[in-house]
Amino acid sequence: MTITITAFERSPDGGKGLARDTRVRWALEEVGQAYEVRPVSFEAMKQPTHLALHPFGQIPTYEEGELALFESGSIVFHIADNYAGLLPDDSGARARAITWMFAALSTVEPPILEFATARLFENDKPWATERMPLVVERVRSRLDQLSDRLGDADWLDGGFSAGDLMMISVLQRLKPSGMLAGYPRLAAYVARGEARPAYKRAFDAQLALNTRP
Ligand code: GTB
Repeated sequence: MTITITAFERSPDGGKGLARDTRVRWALEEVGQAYEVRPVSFEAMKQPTHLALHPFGQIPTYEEGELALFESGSIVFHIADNYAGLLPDDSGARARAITWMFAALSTVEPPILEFATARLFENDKPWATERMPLVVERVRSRLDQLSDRLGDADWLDGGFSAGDLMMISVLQRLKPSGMLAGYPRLAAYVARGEARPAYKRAFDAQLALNTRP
């Protein structure tokens, strides 16, 4: 069955891979599933046709036959759950990998998004200078804890899993700030993920979309 995802017609990052379709593309590449991409403009995202797929008018979405999904976490989980390659067979290891997916999305991503929003959209506010140290501290606290847990391991729990895919995708959002440079273990962890052939294919595909004439 054909898999179709949506992505920005033109990502605001110009193809740096920071929009959330990249994590879905990466998951599909890891499990060896071909997919098609339907690019959507910001305007089209808010129209009824797209809102029927995504109630919040965003990308990415995922369609496969009768199934239509939104939320990158749910989409990556669906891919990992249905195609071999991203979740271990052992039930305990599988549950731990899923736990890392949730940790990425509900514990690590929120302070990172708050930081990205503060940098990009709130920097001109009168309270920005006073607030920023608090926002940075919340990110640093999570990075310290994550770095301690990762230690010198390559991946968070044994072999590479959907948990790593999601955690690395979340950490990538820090790259424009340079904050990862202060965390050599996490910087190397992200680089290991980005060195995977599946990630490279996903990155190149989104870059091609975002740099086409
Ligand atoms: N929780 C949802 C998920 O994980 O799928 C969040 C989806 C989401 O935020 N989608 C964004 C979107 O559609 C694109 S990825 N925004 C349009 C809108 O809300 O109107 C977020 C994103 C956007 C741009 C950059 N960038 O340019 O660096 C990075 C990340």
